[in-house]
Amino acid sequence: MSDLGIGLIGYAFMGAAHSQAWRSAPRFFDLPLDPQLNVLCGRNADAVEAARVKLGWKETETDWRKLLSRDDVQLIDVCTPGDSHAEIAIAALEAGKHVLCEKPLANTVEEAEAMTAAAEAAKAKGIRSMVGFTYRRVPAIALARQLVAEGKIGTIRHVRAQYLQDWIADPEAPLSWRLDKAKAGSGALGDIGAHIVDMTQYITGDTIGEVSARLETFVKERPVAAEHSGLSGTAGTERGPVTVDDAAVFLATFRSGALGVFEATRFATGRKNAIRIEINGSEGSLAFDFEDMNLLHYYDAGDDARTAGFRRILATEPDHPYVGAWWPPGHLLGYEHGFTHQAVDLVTAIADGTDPAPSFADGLQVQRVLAAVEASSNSRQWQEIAG
Ligand code: SOE
Repeated sequence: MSDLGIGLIGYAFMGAAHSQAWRSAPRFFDLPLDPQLNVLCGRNADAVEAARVKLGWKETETDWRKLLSRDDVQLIDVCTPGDSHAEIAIAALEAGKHVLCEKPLANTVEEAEAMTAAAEAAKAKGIRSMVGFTYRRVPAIALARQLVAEGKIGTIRHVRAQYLQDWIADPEAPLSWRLDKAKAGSGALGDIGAHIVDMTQYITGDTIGEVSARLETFVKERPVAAEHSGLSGTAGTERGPVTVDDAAVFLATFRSGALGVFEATRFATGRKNAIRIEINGSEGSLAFDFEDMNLLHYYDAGDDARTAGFRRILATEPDHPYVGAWWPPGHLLGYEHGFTHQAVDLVTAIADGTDPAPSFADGLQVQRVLAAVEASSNSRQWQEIAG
């Protein structure tokens, strides 16, 4: 079996999650190519060396451009803040490297368009790219999509989605790159709202056509971080501005005519990583909450009224998407498994010469929805999504 050399840029929260995925994918799934954790890249030589040892990589680089000329790197995995996604991904594709890019694809629609054009040009040369909307690969979510596609809930009328966190509900929680518009593009909207846009469109097979939105920044100034990694940090003495939204709410119409209600917030005290989705169709409903991520709730409107009710499907059977490679039924999966499934699907697509999903074009479409949400909040008008 041939090797697939990986060069991963970034080693904080997402870098650790992706490292784990590259390590475990070939150990549980029969892959057509063997991912090699060849090079971990970050700007701080000492910190990246410490991360290399901890996360299991062979070598380090401190300049991502060096990855592009290395023969032992065939795939660049971009786990940096959004402000560098476009530059790195486009250069990598032009250098003939496959690319996995964290979500949201970019900080602006223009960047996402340029990335999509680069991805299309590279595709003609057999180079593949994918954007990291990992929650699609939670077995219960992939199962929900299958059930919708099989017509089990009929015509979709309502899409209800919430992504609820509370890691900055404390006004003294320090600033991080995720609260800086120049680095992150937007706040709760792009960081977690993007996930529920992707997940609901994935499950329904439909796309959002129009939105009416409101963004809010509840805490406008915070301590500058003395030191920060992932979602936690220690506060320094200075204070600085929060330049992104803390929360985003919006109404949406899907192109099929279904109505959507979306909410993304970092201020839902007590909710750590709740992703709640409910879809109501003419023949039944589906409901999911990531805080109980192995379960999918299914209501069949055709059931005998005396015994009808939401059915609790434990998505851990070998017949459920991805699950056969893991543990016996009832032995639960966690957050990290979505990243492993993402690695599996990407490696398989590269070997098969097929287009992995979600593609950069899919990432661009989500970016257009995010931009329309922001525009609607600013204009106080409904905004149509192009395309
Ligand atoms: C922070 O809100 C975060 O880490 C997101 O950036 C991830 O995409 C999400 O999976 C968990 O929360």
